[in-house]
Formats: sequence, C-alpha cells, structure tokens
Amino acid sequence: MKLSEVVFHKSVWLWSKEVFIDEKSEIVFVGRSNVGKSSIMNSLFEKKDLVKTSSLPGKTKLANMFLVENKYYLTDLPWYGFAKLGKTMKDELDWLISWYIEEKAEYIKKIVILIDSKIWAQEVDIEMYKYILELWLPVTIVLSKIDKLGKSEAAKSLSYATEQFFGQEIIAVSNTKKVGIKQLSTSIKKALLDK
Ligand SMILES: Nc1nc2c(ncn2[C@@H]2O[C@H](COP(=O)(O)OP(=O)(O)OP(=O)(O)O)[C@@H](O)[C@H]2O)c(=O)[nH]1
Ligand SMILES: [Mg+2]
Repeated sequence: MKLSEVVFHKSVWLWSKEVFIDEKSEIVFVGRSNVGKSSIMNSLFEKKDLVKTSSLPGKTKLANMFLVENKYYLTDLPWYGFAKLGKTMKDELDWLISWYIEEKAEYIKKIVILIDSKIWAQEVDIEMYKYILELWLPVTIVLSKIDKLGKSEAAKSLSYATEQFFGQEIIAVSNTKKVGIKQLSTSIKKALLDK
C-alpha cells in the first residue's frame, strides 16, 4: 500500500451532518489545535501541502477526508482546544466529533491521537483517550514536534506518555526532521489491512 497514492476526497462540514457511510476503512487523526495533525498527514502522504496547515490555530472546522489507493480514508478531524471559540461552539464541535466517530466506528480501524511532546497530555487529551477506549477503537499515540525537545526532555515526555497511555503504541514524531513518520506509516497500513 502506498499512502502517497492519495487524492483529496472531500470536506465534510461538520455542521451539515453530511457523514456518509460507504464502507471504506478509515484512519482518523485527532488532537488539539496546532498539534501538527495536518503536517503529519502531509508527511505520511509525502506531499508538501495537500493537507492545509496553518499557523492560525483552530482554522480547520471541516473533516477533511483523503482517499488512498481509492480504497481507504485518512481523515483530519478538527477538534477542541481553540481558546477563542465560545463555549457553545466548543460544545457543538465536541458533540459533532463524537457523532462522526460513533457513526463510523465500524469502519474506523485506528484513531491517531496527537499530543504535543512539549506541552504533554492535557485533561482534554485524556478525556478524548478515555472516550475512544470506551468505544473499543484501536489507538496510536503520537508525540508530536519531538524536534523541539532535547534528548533528555524527549525521553521524559516519552516515559510520561508510556505511563499515561499504558499498553498503547506510542510514536514520537517530527515533521521537520522526518522522525517517526515511517513507523507511523507502517502502523497505519497494518491497521488498514487487518481484517
Ligand atoms: N517544530 C515543529 N513544528 C511543527 C511540526 N509539525 C507541525 N509544526 C508546526 O505547527 C503548526 C501547526 O501545524 P498544523 O499541522 O497546521 O497543526 P494542526 O494540528 O493541523 O492545527 P489545526 O488545523 O489548527 O487544528 C505549523 O506552524 C507547523 O509548521 C514539527 O514536527 N515540528
Ligand atoms: Mg489542521
């Protein structure tokens, strides 16, 4: 399987509730705003800017679906953590994200939760993690932007994550240095191919 054989499929405007089920296996990326979701997807796809990245946190409010080899979806989900969103909008977004995941649970083969390696897991990250565990969906934890940490800080971040997300696959990733991308790519392909 080649993740680079990819086209943009469509943006689902979450407020439109336009989720459709077409039985394709799917990998979903979630994480607080600015954690590096879109950048990681570009790295996996070996593309520069297929997935829109931005230095303005919280810009993405669409579920952006990418179609790999005409068979699988990799989806960039917008999520919580944008301080400037009012509480009502945050609640609505939370509600819509969970609605997307629950509607598609049968076809979601893995949820990649991104945690900023420097900021560590916040309460909202843990809430999301517990929620996904309740749905029995497989999880991979990505510690993002690992290039920002020195060796000993990186080791600390990893060992803390190992405690918090005990028993889960944890991958430290840097987009800028291209660290961990291959491991993440292998893990995703395996999840998609597993029956
Ligand atoms: N140092 C460093 N910066 C990164 C890395 N990955 C992403 N960034 C930067 O972090 C910022 C946010 O990246 P995005 O990929 O847009 O993050 P996102 O999670 O998709 O953000 P939203 O769409 O706003 O939720 C950008 O300025 C990126 O250049 C990384 O591995 N290392
Ligand atoms: Mg994004």
